[in-house]
Amino acid sequence: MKDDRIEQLLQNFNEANLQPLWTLESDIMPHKPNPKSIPFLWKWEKLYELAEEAGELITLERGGDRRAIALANPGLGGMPFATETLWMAVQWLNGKEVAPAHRHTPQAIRFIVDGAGSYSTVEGDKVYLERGDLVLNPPLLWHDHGSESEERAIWIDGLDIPLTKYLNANFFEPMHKDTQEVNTIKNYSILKYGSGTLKPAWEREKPVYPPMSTFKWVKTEQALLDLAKSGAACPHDDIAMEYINPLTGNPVMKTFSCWIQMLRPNVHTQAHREVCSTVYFVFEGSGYSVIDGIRFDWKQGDLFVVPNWKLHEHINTSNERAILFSINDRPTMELLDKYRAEKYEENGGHQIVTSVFE
Ligand code: 1HN
Repeated sequence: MKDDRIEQLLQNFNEANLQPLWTLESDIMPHKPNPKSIPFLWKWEKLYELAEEAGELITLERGGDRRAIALANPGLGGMPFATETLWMAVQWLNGKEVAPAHRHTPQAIRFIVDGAGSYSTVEGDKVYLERGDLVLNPPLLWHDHGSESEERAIWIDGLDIPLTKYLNANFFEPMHKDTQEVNTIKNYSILKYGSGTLKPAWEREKPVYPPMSTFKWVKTEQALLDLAKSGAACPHDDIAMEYINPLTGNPVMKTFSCWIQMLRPNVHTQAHREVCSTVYFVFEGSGYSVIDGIRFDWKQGDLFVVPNWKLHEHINTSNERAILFSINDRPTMELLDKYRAEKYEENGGHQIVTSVFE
């Protein structure tokens, strides 16, 4: 009798668009993070081949705006997202082409694979792009890209599009012209703030976003080499550095952070897991990472994902340095007081490999 009434009650809840907690699976309150995105790797050869073909077949009309090809994590049900919070794409710009000016609320970065005479103009500040440069695009700053050479340029785009979409906070605005006016000399913000340790003495502001639009590779590489020389290293990430706003010490974006790390020859890091998701780009070298027990072999140009709370460790299998660029949503987690991390203590800090990703 009571059972019948309970049955009826559940049906009534359902019809009234209500769901009682006691019938819900642990989806609502799992004992630990249970991401839908899965550890995954995209091979550069394939990405390059398809981007090149897109370069031949797809023209950049206003509205389409960017020839960006997004990583779609197979765990995310066909969404063009690398993780639950991060977008990562490969973008191809043909020689002499223009990607027209627009602006949007998602925070964005570009990491240059091959600049080949191309530029990005961010809010009137025009910078020329070289391999290994990091270009910042804080929210709602106008930006357009173009090529002044005959050669194609290629870079990767990281944005917080999935998070912005979840929050229903997206705004997008085309400028209705191809390129912004540039009123300063080229590389203006780099010349003014690029040292990273000195600033124009008369300026007292501490802007939320870094004052320079670009971090040049020569400086980044020097910082990695110097840190290595110091003898200090992270057990989980070896020679790892975070790009920061030099005027505040904060990550370059509010919702995500950018890292560059050098794995010294034959280094094998200690596994750990964190409440944040990370997308890696292999800038240089070869090796593998073990993510949640799965071995992911990687080499230059490959991209791979470490979802939230998955154990991971990195191994450089060669006698040359390996360099990984990555973006992670740790700043969001910290801002919202959700960040945690845990070392893997068993087996000398190294996971047992249970399968190899093909
Ligand atoms: C965008 O503005 C760029 O400016 C790249 O290069 C990828 C993906 C979605 C929305 C805007 C860029 C983008 C994007």
